[in-house]
Amino acid sequence: MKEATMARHEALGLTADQVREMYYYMLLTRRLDERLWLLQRGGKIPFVISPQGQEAAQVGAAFAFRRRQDWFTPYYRDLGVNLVVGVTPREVMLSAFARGADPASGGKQMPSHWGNRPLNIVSGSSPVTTQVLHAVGIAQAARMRGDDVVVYTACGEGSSNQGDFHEALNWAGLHKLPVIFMVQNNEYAISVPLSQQVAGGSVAARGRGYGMPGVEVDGTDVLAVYEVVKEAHERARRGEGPTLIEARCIRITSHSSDDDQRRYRDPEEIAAVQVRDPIRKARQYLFEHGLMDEAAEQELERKVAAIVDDATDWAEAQPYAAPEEALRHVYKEG
Ligand SMILES: Cc1ncc(C[n+]2csc(CCOP(=O)(O)OP(=O)(O)O)c2C)c(N)n1
Repeated sequence: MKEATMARHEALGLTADQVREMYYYMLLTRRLDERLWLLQRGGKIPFVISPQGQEAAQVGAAFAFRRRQDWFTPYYRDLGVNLVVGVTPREVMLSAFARGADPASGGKQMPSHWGNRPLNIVSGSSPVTTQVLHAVGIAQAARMRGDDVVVYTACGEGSSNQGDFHEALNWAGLHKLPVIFMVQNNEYAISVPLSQQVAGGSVAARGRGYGMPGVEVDGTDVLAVYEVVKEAHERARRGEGPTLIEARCIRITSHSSDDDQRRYRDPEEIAAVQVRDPIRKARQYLFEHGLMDEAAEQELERKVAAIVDDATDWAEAQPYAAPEEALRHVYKEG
C-alpha cells in the first residue's frame, strides 16, 4: 500500500537532495551550453555541439554509475555525463577555449572530445562510434583483472548503424561484459531523420539479436532513465552482461554550431520539440512534490549563472600551451 503513495524518486531509493542535485546538473548542463553558443557566436571559441534536449538522459544515466571506479567512454554531446562524473565547469571552458591546462587534450582536440584521466573518462576521437569499441575493450580488461568495473558508453542513433557498433555489441553480448550502451536517440543524424537511418525503426530491438536486453526509455524523463540504467548497472555487476538502452530524446539546437536546422526542419517541428524539454519536465516534478519553490529556483539560477561566469572568465584568462608542448602525448616519451 505504501508504494502506491510514494513519490517516484522515493520508490527508486532517491532522497529529496539527490533529485534536487539531478536538477542542478541538468540546469548547469543547459546554462553552460547556452554560454558556449554565445562564445562561439562572438568568435571566442571555435565550435559547439549541444546536449540540449538530452540532459535528462545524460544526468539520469550518470547518476547510476560510481565516480572514480567505473569507466566512461562518452560521446561528444555528453556534457551532462562529464559534469556528474566530476569534470568541472572550469575544465569544460578550458577545453572550449583550447587552453593548455585542458585535461582532455591540452587544448589540442576539438571541444567536446572529453577525456579526464583521474575520472576514468577515456579520450575519444572524431570518427563516430569508435568509443563504443573502446568501452568493450575496457570491460574485457576489467573482467580479466577481476576489477569491479562497469563501463558507460554512448552514441547517437545514427552512429548505431556503424559497423563498430555491431561488433561492439556482439562481442560484449558473447562474453557477457559489464558495459551499458546508451544510445541517445535525438531523431536526427545531422540532417537525416530517423526514418531514413535505422532499419526497423528501433535501436532497442537490436539488443535481442546481440544477446542482451534492449530497453527503450523516455530520454526526457530523468527518473525513468535513472531507473533503467541503475537496473542495467546492477545486472552488469552481477555478471549478467551488457544492456542496450535507447533513450528517446529530442534535439533542441542544430546539430552543431556549423549547422542550421531551419534548412531541413519545419518551424512547427522545431517549436513542437520544446514541449518535451527535459528541464521543464524535471522542474515540474520538483514543484509538484514540494522539492523546489520559486525562491529556491531563483537562487539556483543565480548560483548556476555565477558558476558559468566564473568558469568563462577564469578559463579565458588561462594561457595556451607552450609551442614546445605541440608533440606531447603524440609519441611515447621516455
Ligand atoms: C565515421 C564517421 N562518419 C561520419 C562522421 C560525420 N558525423 C559527425 S556527427 C554525425 C551524425 C551523428 O548522428 P547521431 O549518431 O545520430 O548523433 P547525434 O549527433 O545526432 O547526437 C556525422 C555523420 C564522423 N564524425 N565519423
